Amino acid sequence: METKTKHLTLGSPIPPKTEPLTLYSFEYCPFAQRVRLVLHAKGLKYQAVNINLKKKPEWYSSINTSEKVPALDIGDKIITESLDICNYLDKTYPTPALYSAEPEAAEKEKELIDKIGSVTSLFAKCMMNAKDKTPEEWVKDFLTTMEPFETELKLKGTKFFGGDNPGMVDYMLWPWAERAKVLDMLIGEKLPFSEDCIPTLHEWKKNMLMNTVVQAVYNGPEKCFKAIQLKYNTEDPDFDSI
Ligand SMILES: N[C@@H](CCC(=O)N[C@@H](CS)C(=O)NCC(=O)O)C(=O)O
Repeated sequence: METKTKHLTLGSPIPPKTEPLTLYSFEYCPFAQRVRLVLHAKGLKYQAVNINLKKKPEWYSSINTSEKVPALDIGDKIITESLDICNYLDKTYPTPALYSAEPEAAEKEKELIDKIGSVTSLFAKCMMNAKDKTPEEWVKDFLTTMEPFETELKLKGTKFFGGDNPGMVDYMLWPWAERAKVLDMLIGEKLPFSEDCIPTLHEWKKNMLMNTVVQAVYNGPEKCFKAIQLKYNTEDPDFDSI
C-alpha cells in the first residue's frame, strides 16, 4: 500500500510522482502517522515522500508554506493539517466509514477529537520542558486530559471508540499512545501512573496494538525516542539510520 522515499534533504530533487496520492511525511511524525493510519484503513495506495525536518529540501515550502508535514497531494490540490486530510479521505473514500452513521454519535466523536489537542500539547510541553514539573505533577495533568477518553470508552463499552473496529477517534489519538513511553525515556524514569488509573484506555492500547492497520505503520517508542534525539542533538541527522 505504501511506498516510501528516504528522508529528502537540502539539495534533494523533488521525486517524480508514482501514485495518484502523494503524502509528504516524516517517518516519526505523529501527525503524519494519523494520515498513514487512515490511508491504510481505507486500503489506499500512496507514495510517502519523507522530509528531513532538520534540513528540508528547498522545494518543500512550495508544497506547504508552513513547511510542516503532513501534506497530501491529491493531484489537483494539496491538503494540509492532519485532521483535514483525514476527514477529506473519509469523505472521498467512504469505506470503511470512520465516523458513526448516526449524526449525534458522529458529532460526539468530533467533539472528542477536538479534545485530543490538550493531550498533544501537554505531550509536547512535557517533551520539551520535562524538568518544569515533577513526574507526579505530569501524571496528574495527563490524567486530566485523558479523562474524557477514559469516560467515553467505558460508557460505550466497546473495544474501540469506533466500536468493533478502530474509527477516526482511535486513529487520531493512537500516535500519542504509541509514543507514551518516550516521555519516560526523556525524563529518565517511569512516569508514576498507577496500574488501575485508566483501565479502559489501558485495554484499548492492547487492542490497538493487535490491529493490522496500527501494525502497518508502527515504529514504537524506542525508534521515536531516537528520532527526537537525532533531531534536537545532531547537526546533520540521518533519520534513515534509525
Ligand atoms: N497541526 C499540524 C501539526 C503538524 C506538525 O506539527 N508537524 C511537525 C512534525 S511532527 C512539523 O512538520 N514540524 C515542522 C518542523 O519540524 O520544522 C497537523 O495536524 O498536521
